[in-house]
Amino acid sequence: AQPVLRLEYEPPAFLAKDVDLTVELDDTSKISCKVEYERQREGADLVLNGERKPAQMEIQSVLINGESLDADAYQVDDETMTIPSAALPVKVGEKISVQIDVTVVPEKNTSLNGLYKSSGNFCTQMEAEGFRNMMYFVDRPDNMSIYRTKVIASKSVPHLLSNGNDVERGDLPDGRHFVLWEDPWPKPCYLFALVGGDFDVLTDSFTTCSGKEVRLGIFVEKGNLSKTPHAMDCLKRAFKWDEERFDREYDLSQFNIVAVSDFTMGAMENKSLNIFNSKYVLADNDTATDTDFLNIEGIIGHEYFHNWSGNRVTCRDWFQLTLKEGLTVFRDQEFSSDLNSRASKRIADVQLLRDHQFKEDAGPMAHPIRPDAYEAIDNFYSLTVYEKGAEIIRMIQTIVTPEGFRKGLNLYFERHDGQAVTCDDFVKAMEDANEVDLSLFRDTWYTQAGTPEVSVKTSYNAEAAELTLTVEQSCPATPGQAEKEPFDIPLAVGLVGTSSNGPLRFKVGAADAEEVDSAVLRVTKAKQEFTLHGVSEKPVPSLLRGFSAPVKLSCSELTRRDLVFLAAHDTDSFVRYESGQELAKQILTELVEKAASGVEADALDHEDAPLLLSSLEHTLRDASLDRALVSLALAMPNESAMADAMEKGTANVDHISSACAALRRLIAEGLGPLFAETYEATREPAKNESPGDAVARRQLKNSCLRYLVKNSALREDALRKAVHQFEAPENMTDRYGAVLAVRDIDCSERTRLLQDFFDMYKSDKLVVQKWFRVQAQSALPSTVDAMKSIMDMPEVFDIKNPNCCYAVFNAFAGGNFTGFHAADGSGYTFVADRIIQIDDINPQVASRLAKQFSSWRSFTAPWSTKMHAELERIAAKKDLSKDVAEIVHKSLE
Ligand code: HT7
Ligand code: ZN
Repeated sequence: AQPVLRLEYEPPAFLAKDVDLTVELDDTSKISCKVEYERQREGADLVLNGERKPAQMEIQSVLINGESLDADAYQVDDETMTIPSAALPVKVGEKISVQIDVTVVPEKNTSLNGLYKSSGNFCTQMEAEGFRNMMYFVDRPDNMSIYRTKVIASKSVPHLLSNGNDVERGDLPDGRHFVLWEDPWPKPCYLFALVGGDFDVLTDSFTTCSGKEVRLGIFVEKGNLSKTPHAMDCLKRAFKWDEERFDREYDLSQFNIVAVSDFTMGAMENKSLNIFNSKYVLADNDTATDTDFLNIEGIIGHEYFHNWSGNRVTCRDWFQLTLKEGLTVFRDQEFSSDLNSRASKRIADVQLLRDHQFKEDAGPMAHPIRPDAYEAIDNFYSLTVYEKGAEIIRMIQTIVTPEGFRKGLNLYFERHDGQAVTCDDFVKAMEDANEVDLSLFRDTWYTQAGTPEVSVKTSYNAEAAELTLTVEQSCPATPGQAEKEPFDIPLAVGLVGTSSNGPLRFKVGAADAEEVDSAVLRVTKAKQEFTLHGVSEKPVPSLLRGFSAPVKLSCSELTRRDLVFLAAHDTDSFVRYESGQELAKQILTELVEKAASGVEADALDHEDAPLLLSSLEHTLRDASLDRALVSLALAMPNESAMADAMEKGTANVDHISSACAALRRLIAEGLGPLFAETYEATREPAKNESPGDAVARRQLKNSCLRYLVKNSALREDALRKAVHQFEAPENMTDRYGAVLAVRDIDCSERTRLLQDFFDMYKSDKLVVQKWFRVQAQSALPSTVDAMKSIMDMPEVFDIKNPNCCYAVFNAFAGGNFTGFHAADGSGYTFVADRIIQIDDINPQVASRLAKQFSSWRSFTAPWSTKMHAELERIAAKKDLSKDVAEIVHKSLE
């Protein structure tokens, strides 16, 4: 496909000012759309987007100002309808009415993009370009309209929902019923939504800060009502938090959430009618893990926060996607951090970024957070746009301070309410509200792809009590960007003293500056020096505190003892965590090298094994530490992270796998009794334990259990513990934790727990998907066969359902390193077959899976050649979707 280019933006020739929709829901649904189009450009034709294929859209009639337009008076191709200018006799600024009637077949729409059916209910997904699958329209985000939507259906479809307020409802003479919805706020069609179905409903209300009452509703498939209270609590917390933290009040008298089983992404922020993947709504203690509860909170918050960051102020074009997504991810991260443990949320967010976004930034799909070109926009709902985008917003907050950020955000909303704007407009509001110059920041982070590499060297002058930091930065080439300008990097630093084992105070820049114990240095040049004054002893530097910028940091003079010291004594919990990870990574790298030289990896012989073990022991015994942080410290860098850290073309799957297995064995064997002790100490709830402490305790308990089953002497007892935990769990975290612990061990307990788990939950789709995931991620050699057996279970597995695909195929390709990269290529062939199969059903799901092959250049032969061959096979598929084609072609370039 021809790429769309950011710099070729042109405003629309016609704007749809008022949209009057009538949707008659049925097997073949009739849709009538009457639009008042205002001409913006003299002489221009009206070019409407429309795609027949996904929902079998058929044009019934076209009327201009109420007069029928003959079919030969307009042109239709695969993607557009063009009404010639001559048929639209209005001047610039004047309006003309265009009414188009079509039919669609929602049941046939397996792309889940547009109007489709999920478990018998009608629903829509319009972002980014789904509206064109149910109507010919100017489908672009800068076309903002006022919608009136009449939904009609048989009474067997009792709930009829759309955006805004329901202003009228009633019965029709033919026995059907209708509801009329009016949304007073102008919006692009990607925020339009419509639902028709028979649901269970939880209702509640929220009174806003100015005293307005909002009716809240959560609509779920029948039988799921008892799993909705958590989502409702989260929603109310989100309303309150946005008022308190960012002065944002809700702006309508209704807010509804509908949860459906078939959904490509997590959820969608349609104005006042959010539609969710049921995975991110439904939860109770028996069926949802602690992580599920937290994810639901984050995603309910995220979609609600879009009401301002995305809906009231939206994107001018899809290149600006990070304007709403990066900002809203940042807002949901802050929401979760304010409500739970900030430190562990930060580490989890950094893990996600480094494990997945850094990989994207180093591969063939690398793009700036504001891309310059796309073939299929759906491919750019990426970790870069979302997660790195959120880091860029976080850096702005670091630079202008949280108070300045709040001011800047208020100015942005005030200035641009009701508009479709750009990332530059956002940065400008931040600059103006804070009187700062962010031009270098904007011109680097928004335009350059790739992860910057920052190295720091220090030199201490005892006499002058000065520490000099020499900071260098560079950024590897990415597709289409060989050379990079130095980024504007806020580098947060602190100093830790070895005599006090605590923070040292210092001054930045001048000897008479204010004394601080942490500072943000602005690194803007390829090489730069910073002097810290009043440093009373030679310190251990604590660098990139809180992961203050999305960069790869190195400081070669930090010894392994320094890392252990920071892991034990730094006050910054991110640096504490990071120092432990860095130590483990260094040891792993040496184990990989050893394996490459033909020596069987045995971590026990490693000279620094005792250092790592004593550091972990110290962490485990530190009663002052949040147990969630202890658990995070126990998780070692995995195979995939090690492969990513190596030079392109040098990752040998066998060497990496044996090194990582050896390190896990070392920890399991070296700390066995301590894991057993900690397991016992964390098994039962403590008196007056807070919910957050209970989550952390269970997290640590399950980490210990996973190590215990890897300890040869303690395994038998550990398997008994796992079975007991499975049978008498505190909640699903424990039950699922027990299954996870036995996942990779070929033993009777594994067979039994998997069978019991399935028997208990076979009627619960979401829990069965957990059962899929465990098997898809098992390191046992039978995994591909297990996935084939799952595919043969039509009562629970449906390849048309994205959650099923993600829980089996994506879980395998993205989370089972040894299985996906099996040397005989069986993992690759299995996944490539699925991509080819799913491409005809749902191209977006297929293209997400295809991204798993884009790292092929990282590996040595035979892995690289086998991955490459599968990419060629996918590329050769007949009628390959543009979504998959873009990924595959860029990967092969
Ligand atoms: N803004 C939403 C994006 C989304 C989406 C994009 C492409 C295909 C399907 C989709 N479903 C939802 C979700 C969000 O970021 O809030
Ligand atoms: Zn979003």
